Amino acid sequence: MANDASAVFDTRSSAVSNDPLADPFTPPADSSLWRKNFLLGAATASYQIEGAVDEDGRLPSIWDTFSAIPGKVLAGDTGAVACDHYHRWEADVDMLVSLGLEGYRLSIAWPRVMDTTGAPNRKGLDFYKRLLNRLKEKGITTFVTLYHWDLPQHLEDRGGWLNRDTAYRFADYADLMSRELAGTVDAWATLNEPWCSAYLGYGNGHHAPGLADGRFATQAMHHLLLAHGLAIPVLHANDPASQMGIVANIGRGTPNSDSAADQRAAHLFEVQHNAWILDPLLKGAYPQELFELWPGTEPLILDGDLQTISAPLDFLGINYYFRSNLASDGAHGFREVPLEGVERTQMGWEVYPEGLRDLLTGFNRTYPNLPPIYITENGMASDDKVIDGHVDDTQRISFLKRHLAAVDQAIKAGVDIRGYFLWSLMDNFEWAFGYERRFGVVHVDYSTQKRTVKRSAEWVAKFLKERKAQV
Ligand code: IFM
Repeated sequence: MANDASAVFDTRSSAVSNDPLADPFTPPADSSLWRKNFLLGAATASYQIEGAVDEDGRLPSIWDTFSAIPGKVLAGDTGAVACDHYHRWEADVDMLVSLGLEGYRLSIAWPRVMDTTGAPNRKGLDFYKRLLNRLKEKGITTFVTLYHWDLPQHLEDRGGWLNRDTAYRFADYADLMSRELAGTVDAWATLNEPWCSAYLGYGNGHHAPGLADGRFATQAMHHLLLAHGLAIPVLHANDPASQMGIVANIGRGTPNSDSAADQRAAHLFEVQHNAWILDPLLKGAYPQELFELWPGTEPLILDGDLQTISAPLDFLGINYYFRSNLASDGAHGFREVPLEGVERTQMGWEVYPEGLRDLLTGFNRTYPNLPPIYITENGMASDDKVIDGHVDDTQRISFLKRHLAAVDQAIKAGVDIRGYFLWSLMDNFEWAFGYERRFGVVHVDYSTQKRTVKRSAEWVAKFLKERKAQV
């Protein structure tokens, strides 16, 4: 096995080299990243890359509506064209394959595949059939998310995730998709990041549909999780060979001081970020501390809901980006105290790989039934420019190296982690931040749609080639 004994491979910040490829990705010989069955792939989401919002019978989504409202999205950007992936998907698949990536996580646009009566939209379905068939022909492992935030607007008009009926409509949608696409999907994820859908969409209004009420957030979350729970048995029945799971974004909260009050603040941050989702899924109950933090926000729960929600999972998808530093707000909550002098990304998010390791090992202790984990998103935004045909995204290489080391440390500490997806395959529509924030390992010039492979993608491809060559 190729290994450079002098290679620095830990989670600490490393000096950024001027020549990124001179700093090879050479994990230690005992790293789990060398295991050929540790899946390495890249992820995207429908609204962020597809464009073609009016084509082939696609209905409006809440993000079409939201991004059309002045002031909601930076620079007035929308997903109308995005990366034009709806038309360029063949070249994009070729690009994924040429990088040697083994897995692809994509999402389906619900408004593209069903009409307002719930009947299939054949043209939309055919797009995903062609895409998934091609991925399978190329030997790519496919992870398909059913809901990555693009709710059909007609369902939002009837209350969206505040309306319990949306959970049943989601189960119908899961039924149609798994009947139509069975055999081409290796793993189904019901929802991407319900925290964002519920909190940002209904709690503080930063995301579509833009509502802002704490009671809405907890009720929306309950209906999202119910939708997940209703869909799981349907997916199993229609596509028994596939793995079923859900994707949660997790947040690390650390205390600003050793004081008991600040430690409690950090704990409460993680309760609302992580336990709000993971406890109902894995323990069948919401954490009571959530309602001490947000009094009066208990959702309406019907008998049997929590049993439905806590149906066993084949895998749990984890998305991780940064940590937050917390102090007591002097009352029953927390406030964020941004740390000075720490490394940050274009989003302003702190680079803190230890947080990923510590959260994963912590979940492994807290939840005895923790399912196998896939890191379904990890990556960073940087203000990348194409210069002489190259994008030297050195900070991203350093970021990925340190986060992959954190994943390896968590595996060594006993967490069953089976794969890792880069966020994202290519630059795309970063929600309320539009196209300014670039998360891709492939650069997209939005005026020409030209794709340029960044140094980080070359770096991952080089490692994958080396790994594949091992006997
Ligand atoms: O771009 C998003 C993605 O859609 C969901 N997870 C976080 C990413 C970066 O903000």
